[in-house]
Amino acid sequence: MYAQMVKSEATQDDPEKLAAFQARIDRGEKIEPKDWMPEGYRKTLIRQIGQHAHSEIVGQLPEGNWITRAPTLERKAILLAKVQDEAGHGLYLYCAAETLGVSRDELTEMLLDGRMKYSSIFNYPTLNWADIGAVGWLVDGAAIMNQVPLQRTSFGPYSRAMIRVCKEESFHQRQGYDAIRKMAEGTPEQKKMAQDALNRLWFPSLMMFGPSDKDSVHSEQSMAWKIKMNTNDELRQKFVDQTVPQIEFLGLELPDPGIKWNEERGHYDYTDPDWSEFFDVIKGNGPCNTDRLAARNNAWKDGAWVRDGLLAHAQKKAARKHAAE
Ligand code: FAQ
Repeated sequence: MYAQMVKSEATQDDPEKLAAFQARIDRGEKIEPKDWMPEGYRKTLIRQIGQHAHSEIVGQLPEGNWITRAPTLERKAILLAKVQDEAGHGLYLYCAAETLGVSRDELTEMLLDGRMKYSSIFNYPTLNWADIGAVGWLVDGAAIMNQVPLQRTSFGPYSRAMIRVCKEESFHQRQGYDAIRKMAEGTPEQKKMAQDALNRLWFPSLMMFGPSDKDSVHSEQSMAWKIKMNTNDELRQKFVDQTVPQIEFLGLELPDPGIKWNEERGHYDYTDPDWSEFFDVIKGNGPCNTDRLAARNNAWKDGAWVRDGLLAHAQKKAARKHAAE
């Protein structure tokens, strides 16, 4: 066993294997589950894809909270479809992670006991209907900005999952923008709600891209492996540049007095989020961390009888097949 471990570690460090792997990445080839890969590549993917999957699942909670209170039947049907899509995204992503040798149950347990993270944004509350519009517009908007380049990520199953996710995510962003536009063009009270939602969700949306590049732990290696295609700050800037004209079109006020067009850079300047708040939220101290994890833990406990039943059924079926052979 020990000899085997030493051998596999030595293989991991084999400079020829590493160079050949990097050359495949540099040529733009996709890495598939059965291909040789460095252990660090596999672990980074499990961390990122797993956290991404958890974000989709936990991300259903703030919006699911408003399904029964949607203002019209049409808005309700749209929101219901969107929240179901997020569950689907979680499932594609868990499947992609499973090809790396970790089970969905293991990933779920790591979420439930706090060993794995999910996106910081879902630790903020959705206080009213305008927040639902703002989530679609800003949160899905930020998610797409991050996910479109991930369609070209080097790991085949992740890249293919992203292609499907992005198609659905663009519908999510559109429905959010449409909902917030309706409010921005509505009564003065409705416009005020839209403005308030924008003001509260702006900085948490910027945080979705991760810490500033100087504090990002994984970016350099992840970009060399094409697990990430851009730095956190590059994508955050793209999001600001895309969203500011939308805010202006809606006739809303900018949520940050620091937003100004910078002619020289060809980008909008903006104020960074409060990074101490971000690190506090990802440590578990955001406004809704406790509620979100409690909701997921309860769902896991409440679903135990379904999992047990399915497992018993599968075992019985396998035993019958075995006996017949
Ligand atoms: N929240 O070194 P980096 C969605 C952690 S999907 C929490 O820069 P990395 C759809 C990071 O894990 C949203 N933690 O890390 C939807 C690391 O800690 P660790 C999710 C964060 O991985 C919409 C540490 O900080 N999308 O919203 C966050 O290279 C509406 C250092 O950071 C994805 O997951 C954060 N925001 O870059 C659903 C996309 N940022 O793990 C429902 C894929 C950083 O060492 C409703 N993921 N951390 O303990 C990625 O692109 C990357 O993982 C980043 C972070 C960019 C998120």
